[in-house]
Amino acid sequence: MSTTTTTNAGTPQAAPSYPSQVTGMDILVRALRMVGIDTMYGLVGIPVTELAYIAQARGIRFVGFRHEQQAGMAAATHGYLTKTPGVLLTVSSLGFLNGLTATANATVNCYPMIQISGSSVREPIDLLQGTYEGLDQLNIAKPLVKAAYRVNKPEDIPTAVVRAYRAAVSGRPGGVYLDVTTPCLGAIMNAADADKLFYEPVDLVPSMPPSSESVSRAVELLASAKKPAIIIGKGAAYARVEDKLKALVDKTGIPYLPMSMAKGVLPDNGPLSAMACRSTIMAEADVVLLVGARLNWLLSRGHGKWSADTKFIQFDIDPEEIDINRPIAAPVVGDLASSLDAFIAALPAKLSVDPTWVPSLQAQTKTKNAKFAERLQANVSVVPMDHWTALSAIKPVMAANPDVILVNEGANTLDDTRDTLDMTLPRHRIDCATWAIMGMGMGSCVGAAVATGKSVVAIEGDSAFGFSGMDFSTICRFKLPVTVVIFNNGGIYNGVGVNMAGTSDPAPTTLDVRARYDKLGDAFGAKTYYVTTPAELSQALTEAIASKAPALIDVQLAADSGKESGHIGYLNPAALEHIEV
Ligand code: ADP
Ligand code: TZD
Ligand code: MG
Repeated sequence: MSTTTTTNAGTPQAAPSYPSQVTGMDILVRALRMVGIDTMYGLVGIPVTELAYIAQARGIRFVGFRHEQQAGMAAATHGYLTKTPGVLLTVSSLGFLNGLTATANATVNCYPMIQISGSSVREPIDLLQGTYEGLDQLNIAKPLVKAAYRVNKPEDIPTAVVRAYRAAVSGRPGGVYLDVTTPCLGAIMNAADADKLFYEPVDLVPSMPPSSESVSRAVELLASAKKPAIIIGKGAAYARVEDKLKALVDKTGIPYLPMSMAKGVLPDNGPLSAMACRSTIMAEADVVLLVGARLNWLLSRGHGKWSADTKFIQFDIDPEEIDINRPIAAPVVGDLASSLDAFIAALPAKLSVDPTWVPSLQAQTKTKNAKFAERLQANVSVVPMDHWTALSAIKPVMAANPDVILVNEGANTLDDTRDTLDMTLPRHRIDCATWAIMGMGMGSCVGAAVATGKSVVAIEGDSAFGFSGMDFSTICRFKLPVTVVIFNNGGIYNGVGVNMAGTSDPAPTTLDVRARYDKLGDAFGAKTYYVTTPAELSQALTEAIASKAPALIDVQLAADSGKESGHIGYLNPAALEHIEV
């Protein structure tokens, strides 16, 4: 369009004369509003500062962070919890790269988000002429995201936003990168011409029903099952199919096993919850329904303890997911809501399930739960506390506050919390998920609190907390109802690592068992607690949740609480003793 004036960054440009003229930034904000975006997470600077100001002025809540990775984790969590893309805004070069780690993580986890990054002027980037924050961002992003686009002209912005939105949420959700050049952001357009660019996109998230043949095949397989089980993944939580799953379970009486973030889609403590029977299901189930769960490393990629005879019905929106690790007898490719509707409607009145299957799982659950309760009870008053002591204090408080969203990362802190705390509501557990990465904590807390308005409790290992700790200040700045609980055992796995060289340097796993994380909270005006006993912890957590204000609880654990996970035998310290330096 001839009305466009583009300039290079750094070249003085006349300001637009509002209201007859608008800039690329105005168009971008309006395009985002048009598709329903109401929140943006980010960290500003050249060339996006003004964009954030405009967004804030035009009704988009702007949540500014201390580090782009955390802003990205917030956007991803927002996307997961709302089924609409979370938006991350970054500056060029390092800001872009910092944010990209979160966008990549969102893609791996199937969370919808859009990273919008300003980028420098194209020509000197392409000719490697050393421009301000010059980096070929689009090409760097491409292999790590679901889709990547660059927009060079303001006329193209509304189309680019709609495409980014569609890519983020349609089919398998994921992270999308939208590169907006500095000249495009600053370009001035005639407002009347800009008005003509906008349109209401039709059917932004189309349903994708499965084929009737695939449904019949799956029903037929289930009808033959003697020992069926359902594995619920976070795809089901995302797709909000808890009512349909409940109907399926009520109708068929099939037991279910949730993956970590699917805990609570159906209640962990329900009569058909087979959470404690994972190994038995792997070894004995003859037909397993995978509902929004990938047969990836978290399910031993279909090998290991799995019986070679188990047959799978896999419900997933992504056809490429089928057969990735072992043959799937009955793939049902489609969106979960449509697929489950069709599947439930086609089920026979009665299945041929072995009458001893469910009672045997229930008996096993009872025994295992009793053993677990005994273990918690045995540690209930140990001081200095270990992970189990702390969790026995936390468990009743969380049970009394079921609508609080739980954020959880660490190693022992992750595993033990997941095993101890029952979830009863869907989408109330957010953790380090498919990549098992540390550093999703504070961002996820902010995203969860902002997207839902609910209270959040994060249970963080001391190492895990360190990755995102500075963004506790963002929780405080935005006065969010978030309580961060830090399990301080002084290290990665524990605080008793040994420096094999015998020098005064700490061991690779050693952190600061005497660190007072509560003082970090004091710096930003949070309610803070330093607790050394289970009674103090339980009281502090109860009070912190009730306050609906930012709070930080430093939980002093024993340095020897926790074991190293993921042993690679020949790389362990015991083996290192034999290495001559
Ligand atoms: P978990 O880690 O809980 O096992 P995964 O992230 O491995 O879960 O798997 C989630 C799966 O859900 C992905 O394969 C994804 O394609 C699928 N999925 C996401 N949204 C939908 C949807 N609306 N309908 C069907 N499948 C979906
Ligand atoms: N870096 C990143 C980004 N992700 C990782 N998963 C790791 C490093 C390795 N790692 C783990 O897998 S768990 C963990 C690290 C550093 C921290 C465990 O210590 P913690 O929890 O203090 O958080 P516990 O309770 O002491 O086990
Ligand atoms: Mg630790």
